[in-house]
Amino acid sequence: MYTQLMQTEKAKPVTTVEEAELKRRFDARIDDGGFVEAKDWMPEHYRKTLVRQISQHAHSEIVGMLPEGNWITRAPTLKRKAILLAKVQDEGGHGLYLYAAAETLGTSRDQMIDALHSGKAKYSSIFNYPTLSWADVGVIGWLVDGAAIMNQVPLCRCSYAPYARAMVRICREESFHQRQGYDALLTMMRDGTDAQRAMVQDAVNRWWWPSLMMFGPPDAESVHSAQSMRWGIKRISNDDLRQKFVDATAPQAQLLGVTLPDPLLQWNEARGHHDFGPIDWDEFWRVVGGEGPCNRERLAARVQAWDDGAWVREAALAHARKQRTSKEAA
Ligand code: BYC
Repeated sequence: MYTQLMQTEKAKPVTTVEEAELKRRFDARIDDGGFVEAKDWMPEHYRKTLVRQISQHAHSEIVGMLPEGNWITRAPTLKRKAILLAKVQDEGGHGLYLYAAAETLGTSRDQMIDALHSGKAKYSSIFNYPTLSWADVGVIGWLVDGAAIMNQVPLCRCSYAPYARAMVRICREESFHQRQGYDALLTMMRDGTDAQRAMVQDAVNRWWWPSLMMFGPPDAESVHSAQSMRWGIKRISNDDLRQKFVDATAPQAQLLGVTLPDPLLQWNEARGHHDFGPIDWDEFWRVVGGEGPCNRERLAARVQAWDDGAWVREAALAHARKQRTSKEAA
């Protein structure tokens, strides 16, 4: 049901010579900027890299529902509540597109969920920080979804076509998410009280650095980047995307009337980019390693949801079995 293994045709064993030829054709296709489909031959390492990245991306979407979901019952107006409900639901949908894309590579949903629940699979570091006020919801939309779009737009050209197609749909929704966050913050900054403006500034102070960490370690320490760029899985490096994000966000902060918490942030005319201060990579690795402020809480919430939903999966399976039996009897 939810966990069907892909019904891939049993691949006939290939000889070393055949494999070398398949690999030559695969490399040529990648070099030409071509796309790979689920049933095409691909090197095992390419398959594994994709399963790792796509499943971790899917987990991020699903775990990412939790920090904002926390505020649905406390949204300040009916309009904001409806928008937030739709956004959180969209994240669930993104997770499902992505699990489906990863399943085309022959890994079952159960295997992926199990890897998340057992702590083997990662999800984005950003979702291990708490949402302390309503302003956090706006800042997540503006900064976190903003960073996500910057990282995800190049993935629409990922060489693995099912992932690229999923990303096209996801990016459309992410830009709405980013705008709704910025709009909520603009309302608080322009029409709000001093206390509300202070709340926005406090949320920006807490989310700025973790948002920059979302792009992953510096290029020099990014173990997967070189191979993933070679295969056209990643099109732009971690550091280049981070720089693009800072350049796009600094003027938005000015318009909003908030200060980004980095005294070294300034426009560098010679580089044509903003300079910015050092990122605390020790904090990043601590959070990635399970020691962030909310890691345990987030994982426990996912496991609890999975356990609570067992009866739904069992009922759906029983219904499918019943339908099959009555079809066979007819
Ligand atoms: N957090 O060699 P690197 C969203 C890991 S959700 C945790 O650079 P790669 C949203 C990395 O996995 C958006 N771990 O790796 C949802 C690797 O460890 P493993 C999520 C991180 O793959 C709800 C190791 O560090 N977006 O938008 O070449 C509400 C070395 O890194 C992180 C995606 O998942 C991190 N931040 O590059 C609102 C995008 N960074 O696997 C919003 C798809 C790195 O060897 N993913 N690591 O154990 C990617 O683009 C790439 O996987 C990354 C990392 C840029 C994240």
